[in-house]
Amino acid sequence: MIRHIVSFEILALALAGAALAAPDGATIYADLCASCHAESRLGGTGPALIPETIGKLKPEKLAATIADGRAMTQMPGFADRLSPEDIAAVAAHVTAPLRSTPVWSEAEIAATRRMDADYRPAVAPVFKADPMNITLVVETGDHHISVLDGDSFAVLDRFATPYAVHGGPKFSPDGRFVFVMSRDGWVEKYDIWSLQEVGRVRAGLNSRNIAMSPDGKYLAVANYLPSSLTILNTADLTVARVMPVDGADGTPSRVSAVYQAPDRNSFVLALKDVPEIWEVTTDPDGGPFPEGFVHSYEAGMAEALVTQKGLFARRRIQVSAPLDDFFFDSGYHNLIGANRQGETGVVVNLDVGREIASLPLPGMPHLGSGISWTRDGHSVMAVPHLNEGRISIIDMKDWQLVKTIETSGPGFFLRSHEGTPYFWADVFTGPHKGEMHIIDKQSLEIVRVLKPEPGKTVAHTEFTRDGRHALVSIWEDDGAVIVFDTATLQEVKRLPMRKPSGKYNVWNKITFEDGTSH
Ligand code: DHE
Repeated sequence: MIRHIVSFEILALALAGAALAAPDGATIYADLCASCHAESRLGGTGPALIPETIGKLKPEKLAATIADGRAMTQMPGFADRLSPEDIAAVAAHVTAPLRSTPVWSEAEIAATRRMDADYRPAVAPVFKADPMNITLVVETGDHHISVLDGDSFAVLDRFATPYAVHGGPKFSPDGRFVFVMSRDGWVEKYDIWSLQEVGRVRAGLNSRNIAMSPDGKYLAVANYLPSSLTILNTADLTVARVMPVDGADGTPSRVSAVYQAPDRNSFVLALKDVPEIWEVTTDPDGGPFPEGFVHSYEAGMAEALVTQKGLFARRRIQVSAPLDDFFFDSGYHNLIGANRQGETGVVVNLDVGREIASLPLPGMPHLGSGISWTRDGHSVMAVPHLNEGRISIIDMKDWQLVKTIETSGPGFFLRSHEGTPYFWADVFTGPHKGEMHIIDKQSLEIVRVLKPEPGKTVAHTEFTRDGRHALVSIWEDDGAVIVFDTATLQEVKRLPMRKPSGKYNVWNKITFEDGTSH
């Protein structure tokens, strides 16, 4: 009996010792990480360390980053100071949800705004190149953007961006300024004529993308954290409005994406957590919303409600399930959105404010990178699928599936230009990630598969203003942008770049060139 008491005591002591010795991720974070990533984990000189930002990182990659640091950044390795158990404890701490949703209102945003004291606006471009044929290359490898002359392909400037840029940068309507957004919610303004940064502001804590108002006065930022839309004045990056986003029943919703609808003079928002689409007018006189929209609910019917009037008036359009990732027809009368649960595409008519059609689109369609063109006298659109090696071609008159083109793997981006008979479709994952399909826009047949760097990811195409050249990324740390002649499909130049992702031609973007995603 005495022997048992003694052994229980020993066990209790051992357990207490083990509990004492268990590494405490929060303490290690406070000691070693907080000086760069902030006590709040919302980011400082280093990026935010919250599940919204790093949740998708594989656990082994996160542990390796803590142990070995990150090349070409200020992130050091901690393997000499932390045991594998310590590293696991910090990793668990930074991937745990924040205890409460941080406040990020106008005051907090304004406090982050910094305009560059050295910025001097040029009266004319400081270079000889055609300012309308400038192409920007986002280099995610070391968080820079290269400014390319679209004729000679010379690099005119290479400027630092905030950490982890996502989505397409957005140009002012005259093509002079560009706005870039990072996943941490930073927005940077850059003057292409002067080749200088103008300033930055943190519009959200975790953001998705940005959209420019048709008059160029406002930039909308779609946020996941907090659930809001931030609208900035483009002139000086001050806050024009912060709109908390919630459904008609008060449920807060993250904003998956915001789009510019130029013909409607509005922003259109995809809401992640509630079955609604929002339209926010950028027309000071009240926007495109018809008078007297009804406030009644009928099962399965979509609904349009006018809730305010004047600049930034908001209209809710009820849909059957949350839709993310939109593609618009040329007049911005209809949008097609992806319903992830049902694996369907849903067509919503923005004029009448309701769903008008649906079509089967299994395999995670990536509507945001859809493109459209004219075939047999009417518009068709093409959309890649993130989970399957195929591209869906949809007739935009009757919303029928015209054809499914089988490719050698799931693709991410499509691009074309009115100056070429083909569209270009990449393969982003799998054994064929080095292949680029060249597809005839009329016959819908694959006419060539380019394999410029076997074994490496080859993705995302952008055309020059005249469509004579296509720029393609070798999406690797030690990567490149390859320039192809679009008639001969031969490589004409290779520019070394650090993990180049998207490329954006000023002219194609500001004219809403048909072959480019918006
Ligand atoms: Fe993107 C654009 C959503 C993951 C690189 N991506 C977009 C857009 C949306 C979107 C809604 C259109 C916004 C715009 O340009 O204004 N992306 C999503 C996702 O939901 C998804 C699948 C998951 C996520 O984590 O957000 C996703 N995207 C990625 C990546 O993993 C990519 C390949 C690498 C990265 O940088 O994060 C990536 N997305 C891009 C790029 C664009 C983009 C380069 C702009 C394409 C363009 O040509 O305009």
